[in-house]
Amino acid sequence: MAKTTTRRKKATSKKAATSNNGSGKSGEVTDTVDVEQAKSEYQKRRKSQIAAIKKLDKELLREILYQMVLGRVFEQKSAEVYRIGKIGGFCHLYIGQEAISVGTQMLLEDRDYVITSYRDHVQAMVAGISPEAVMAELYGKEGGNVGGKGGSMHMFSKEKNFFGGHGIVGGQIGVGTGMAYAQKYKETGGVTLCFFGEAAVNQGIFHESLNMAELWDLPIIYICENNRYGMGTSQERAMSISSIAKKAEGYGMAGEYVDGMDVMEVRSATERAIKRAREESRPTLLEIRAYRFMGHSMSDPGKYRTTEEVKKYQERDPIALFQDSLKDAKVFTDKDFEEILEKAKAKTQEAVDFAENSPLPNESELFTDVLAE
Ligand SMILES: Cc1ncc(C[n+]2csc(CCOP(=O)(O)OP(=O)(O)O)c2C)c(N)n1
Ligand SMILES: [Mg+2]
Repeated sequence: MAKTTTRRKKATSKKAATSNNGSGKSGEVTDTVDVEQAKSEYQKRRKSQIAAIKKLDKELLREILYQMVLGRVFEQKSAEVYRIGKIGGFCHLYIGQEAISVGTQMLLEDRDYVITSYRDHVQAMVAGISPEAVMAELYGKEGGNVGGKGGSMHMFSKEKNFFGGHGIVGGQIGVGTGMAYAQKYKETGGVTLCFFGEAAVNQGIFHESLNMAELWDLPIIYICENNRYGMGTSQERAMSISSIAKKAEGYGMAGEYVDGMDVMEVRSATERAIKRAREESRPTLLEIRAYRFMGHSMSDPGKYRTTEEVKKYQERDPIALFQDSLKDAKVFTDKDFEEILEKAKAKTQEAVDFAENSPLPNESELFTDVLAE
């Protein structure tokens, strides 16, 4: 017990607190819908992205791009098969947010943990669960990564240290904090990435968890994926301040605002946070700003936002941005992009074929993995 409750305030934490790594004034964000402004931000970001690209190995860059493209193609296919009734129930897509999962999770080691919300298909795949197992899970089939009993919102793999897939908004923040506590207590040297949406920040569990993580110096990175909406409610209508990264200050925690459309920015902010967690056992709050290009779930008609607003953010599509930069940096050509896209499409088709051919779970499975007291 003593080792997790020891207080070790480090001078570095103050320096690391709320910095602005992207556009706009420190901690503040302008929310005007201006397509021209979005285009100029896009151009600005390309320069810094090119500089970051030049520091990385070509095969690693190929894998980063492939994972993002695979996530996109896989989810576009999921939407297609959902519409023809192959997938039922809830289905929350990640299209537009791929740079967050790929930019963060590809830095992890085997001993690290991940926990997230119901918007979990891409994160599950980046964690190493096969696209076949994720698609079969969406289909509710036996070959799914939890035998078809979890579905879209509850991807899980103990082997891959992927601890869900949670439907209760904010619920995973408390569980993730406990996971980081266990890592510290057992001295595994691992860190936890805990993902949640911006609407979860208004839940009490967010505040209780950050308080304890800072108090107990837990090796956790809280990743708020700020996609601007909690179902049909914009952040402006639900939260009294616009900067979530700033909330870290209330707990003496390091916090950073990150442009979630820029996979290289996401990666470098996560590197800093992982170093802090692994070497100093200290938590970080990252507010990663992105936008979901699709509705909240497959059943969302999307009447709460304008086409112009969606277009604004599509001007900064994280995949297009990264590809343009890779081309400018002369790392890849259009032919490489074509090959990567084809590979992602082929993998997605394999996943669909696998799901189609996988049997439905046996009826006896109704009574396994159930806790009833
Ligand atoms: C405790 C709780 N309250 C309400 C809901 C209904 N609900 C499901 S998703 C959602 C919005 C969450 O938005 P956010 O946290 O920003 O994540 P995003 O969907 O944008 O990824 C709400 C209110 C829920 N699942 N759990
Ligand atoms: Mg949201």
